[in-house]
Formats: sequence, C-alpha cells, structure tokens
Amino acid sequence: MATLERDPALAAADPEIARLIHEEIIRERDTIRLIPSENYASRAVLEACGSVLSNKYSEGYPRKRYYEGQEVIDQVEELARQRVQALFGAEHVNVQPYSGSPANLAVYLAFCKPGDTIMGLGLPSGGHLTHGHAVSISGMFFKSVPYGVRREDQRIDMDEVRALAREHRPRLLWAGTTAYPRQLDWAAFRSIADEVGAILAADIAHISGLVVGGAHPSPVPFADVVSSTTHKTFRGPRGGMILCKKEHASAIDRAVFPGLQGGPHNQATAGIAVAAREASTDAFKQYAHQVVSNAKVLADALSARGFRLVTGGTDNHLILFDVTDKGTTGKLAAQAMARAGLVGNYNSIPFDPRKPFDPSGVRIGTPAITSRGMGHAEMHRIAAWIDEVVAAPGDEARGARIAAEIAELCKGFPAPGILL
Ligand code: DSN
Repeated sequence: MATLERDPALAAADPEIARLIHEEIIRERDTIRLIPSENYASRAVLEACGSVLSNKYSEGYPRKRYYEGQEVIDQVEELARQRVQALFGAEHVNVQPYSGSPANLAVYLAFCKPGDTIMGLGLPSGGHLTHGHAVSISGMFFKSVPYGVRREDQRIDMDEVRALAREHRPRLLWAGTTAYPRQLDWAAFRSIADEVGAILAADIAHISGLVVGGAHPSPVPFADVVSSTTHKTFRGPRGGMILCKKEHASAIDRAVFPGLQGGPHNQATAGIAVAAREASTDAFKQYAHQVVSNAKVLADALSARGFRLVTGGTDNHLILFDVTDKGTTGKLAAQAMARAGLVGNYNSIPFDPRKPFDPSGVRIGTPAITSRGMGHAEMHRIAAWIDEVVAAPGDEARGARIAAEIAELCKGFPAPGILL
C-alpha cells in the first residue's frame, strides 16, 4: 500500500499508523473541506515539515542559541522571518510560536500581568477562546471584559467597544475573530486603544492569507502586535507567528522564548518559510480574492435557498448559518453534512438560545475548496447539496448518494499536497 505516496518506510515500520494516514489522505481527497480554519498545505510545505529539521534543538534565536550546530537552522529561521516580514510589511516577526493559542499567550506574557483587564470579542459572538473566555487561561488569569455584536445585524458594535474600553481601561484590546463573516475596522480599534492607553493586539489567524493577498485590509499599520496561525488561509504548516512594532520586539521574543516555549519546531519554521515564498506570488493574490468571491457566491446561493446567514452574508472567507428555520440543529446538520462529504462544523450563533455543544448554527468557509481550484459553479452545487442534506438530516440514502457525487466532483479538483 502506498502510504505517504512516496516513501515506504512508515508502512514497513508501523503499518497501523501508515494505514490511518492513508485513510486520512483518502478522506481529505474525496470530501469537500468546508471548515473555514482548515486548508491544504502544498507538497513543498509538507516535505519541509517531514524533514530532518525536526531532529534539531535550537533554543534561542539566530546567532544567539543555547545549542551548537545551528549553521543551517539559523538560515532557515532568518529566511522565514525575512519572508514573513516582507509579505506583511511588519517591523519585527517571530515565527517560533507552536500555534495560535501559544502565540496569544506570548502576547499576554509580553504586555500583561495576572489580574490586568483585557478586552476581546466574546466567544458566543464569534471571538476566540484565548481572547478572555472563562474556561481559557486568558479568562482565568486576567479580568476579561468581553464585547459583543449588535442583535439587529450581528456586527461588532464599535460604540459598545468604545464605551466598555472607557469604563474598564483595559491593558490589552484584542481585535480578532474565529466565527465572524465580516471585516474588522482596524482604524476604529486603534482609535479606541489610543483613547484608553491600551495595547492593540490583532489576531488574524483566520484571515492572514487574505491579508497577504490583498483581499482583507491589513492590521499591521494599526496594531501594536499581530498574531496568527500559519495553517489556515496562509496555507502553511501548523504553526504560529507574531508580528509587532520594533519597540515591542524584545518583549515579544522574550515572551516566546524563554518565557513560554523551549526549542522551536524547526521543521514548521521551514514550512512557514516555504509557505511565505508561495504567498508572495501573483497566483496567491488571485487565490485570496477567489476565496472571498467564492464565499460571497456560496453565501448568496444559501440565502436564496432560505438559509438565515449571520450578518446576512460575508465579506471574508467564512459563512455562519442558522438551521433553526430548517427544523434541525447545528449539530445534526453538521453531522449529516459530514456523512454526505460536506465537512464543516456546528457552531454557536450570536444570541444562540441553544447550548454550545448542540447550537443552532453551522460554520463553513471557502479556503480549502478554493485551494482545489473550485469556483462559482461548484459553489452553487455545494449550496444545493447543503440544502438537500439539511432538509433531511436523517436520510442516509440521500447522504450516501451525495457523498458519491462529491467524491466524483473532487476527482476534477486535485487537493494540493495529495498525490494519490
Ligand atoms: N480552532 C480554530 C478555528 O477552527 O477557528 C481557531 O483556533
């Protein structure tokens, strides 16, 4: 059995893991990946991540390490840093965070003390756990003051953000989202942060690829610090990065190491360098714009089929829809969709009357299907399939028929990174 499609070593050494990876390759190949935070890394990125760079310890930073033998690793990390810096026009970059949550923890460590007040978009409104949610360390160690979205249009209420900031004078103000289909007003966040003397931290984990590709405004000129994962719209390896103003460079670097982490994952650093090189191309700019264009077409098609979309639509890569009027729940809908080969996730919607474990909404997005080259015609087909599944989540025959149709469609749109 060709397992990693290129190297029989794993199949010989560990047939069970080899078989499971093979099964995942087939799953990723034959289904429509709609989770908006997922994507397909290129073969080149995967190859960098599967390299011997994984064997090396390199605590510290280029030319200031605590282990010898860094003549190659220093160059890898410098390339990653320089490429990301150039892509975003950032003053300073750290590519060592293991992922988005550790990157955000490093931001706290750089700027806050336990007990400080922080503000972020509440999780039920589309914010991230690490922006102060009660069950996260960010809600346990800091005094969290969440802001929300307006009931009428489910958009972030900048008047509320300003009023809460004036009242609570946060040390740190997050501008970033994980389930929000609209653009953020970076200038308005900057003006609020300035008014109350807060550090402005932008978390662009979901949209960093859109920012690089010019399909979403950049927070870099506005924010003191910008955090991101590297595996979502950026299309890199699982990892994290922090961009900041020069004046904060040493605070951020010290927070990541030695404050929070030990040795960086050099294989991921190399993957980030490769992804940054890929993201510097015109093809990537086109990709980023196509992600947004596909999302708008998919949103309009769902809306035309009677789905209530949170905020009424999208202007990024993400769509959140409410299935209450369709007579089902987010969990039942997402599970039925997954059985039919449409893999999204159930998600709370703003002011959701249901509990987070079985909420009213489903979250989908277009980054991965756009990486496969799908366009407007496929968005219409996907909307039709979603509509069919959600109309009868328990209809297994219908789900199986759609899964077969989707596997057939996928044959015409090879997923980057997958050779089988
Ligand atoms: N887990 C990511 C997402 O799915 O949006 C955020 O960290």
